[in-house]
Amino acid sequence: MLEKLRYLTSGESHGQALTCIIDGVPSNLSLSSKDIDNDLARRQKGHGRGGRMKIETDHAQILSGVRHGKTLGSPVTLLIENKDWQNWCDVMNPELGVRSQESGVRSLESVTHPRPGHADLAGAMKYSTHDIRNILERSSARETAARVAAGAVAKKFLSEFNIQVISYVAEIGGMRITPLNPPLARGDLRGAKNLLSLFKKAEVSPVRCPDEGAEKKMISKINIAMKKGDTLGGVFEVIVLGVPVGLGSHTQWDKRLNAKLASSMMGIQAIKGVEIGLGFEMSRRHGSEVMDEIYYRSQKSKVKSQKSMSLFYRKTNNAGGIEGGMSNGMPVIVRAAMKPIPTLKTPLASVDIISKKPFKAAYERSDVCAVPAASVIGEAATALAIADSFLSKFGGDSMEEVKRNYKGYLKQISEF
Ligand code: EPS
Repeated sequence: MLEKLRYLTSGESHGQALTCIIDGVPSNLSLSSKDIDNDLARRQKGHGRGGRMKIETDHAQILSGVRHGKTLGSPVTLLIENKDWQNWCDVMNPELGVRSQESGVRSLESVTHPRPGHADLAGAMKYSTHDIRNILERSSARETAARVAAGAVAKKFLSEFNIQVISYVAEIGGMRITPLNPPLARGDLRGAKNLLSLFKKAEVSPVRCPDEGAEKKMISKINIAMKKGDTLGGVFEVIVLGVPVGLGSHTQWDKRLNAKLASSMMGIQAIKGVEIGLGFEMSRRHGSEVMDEIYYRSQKSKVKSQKSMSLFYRKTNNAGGIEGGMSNGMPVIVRAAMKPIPTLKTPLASVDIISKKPFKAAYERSDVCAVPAASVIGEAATALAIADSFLSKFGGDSMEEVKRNYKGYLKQISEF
């Protein structure tokens, strides 16, 4: 669904590396590995992560599209090595005839016990293989490291227009922050400040949760699940600050900003639901309770830093910054629900795909809870969708051209 800022990732979980090609980044955007590695590190954190994260220290090498710290307008290629590859180089060797039992650290046996909830069974049937490894290596959420790298490039682009993408965890295993939809006066400056302070707290929380009471409950729930060999899911919220009025369009289904955001978010492994703003809760209330009423501030009271913004404003943001498929100038708010990870230490019932006899599902190693990581991945998915819509509207080949287009539009908005 992304038209102007397209990207593809490749790589298996225990293969040599993950790669990502991002096409459509305008020229003359300052970009370095540092801009990307910070988000890669944030994605690796979180209470409930498994042993793999002790092996990896993700770093993005820029292979193309950047020269002397500035993008060229050509495709940007990023590469993230899998350090764990050295333990799997035999099992995952791309060349024929090198599968020797002696040299392999890992077992070369085929994986034949599909995990309920994973891509294993449907993937094996569809891709005609009786070794589930051929499926699980790519369906693994390891791929999200490449997506976060792409998202970091989108974020860097958006930051040039004072657009910021932040997130926090709202719920893990049924343990929720209170109130569940914090500061709903999210449109005014105080609302934005509140959101930034939530984000700051989330950044230092082991579960990315800004509410200390809920954080404690989440950690203890994860510890219990860990002891039981079980896993947990949850809900995270991504917020985009500084989005101008008019990204997306009401004129066609696939131009709607909410459709792009939902598709981008649902593209993340294990995401089962997406809400914009009040989302499902909106459906339970009267229209008079949930619409964000419109006000107009006099020129005099206009805040200096908002000189180029519209004088129309709202006191609430139940719509999550999107009306009629278009951004309305309020912060864009997207929530997503992640299911519990399907790889269980205490495995569930399954069937051997060769003998067809009952067996317990396969278990090698896994995370107990990856909702904090998913929250960072959600930022990337959101940033990519917003940057794509931004480029659809203001697109140019160079940053100078995009900035010129944006400036002209802001003038139009402020004079409306
Ligand atoms: C994953 C299984 C685990 C996770 C992995 C996702 O990997 P492994 O099988 O090597 O222990 O750690 O996540 C990552 C490697 C990562 O970078 O997030 C799965 O089956 O989805």
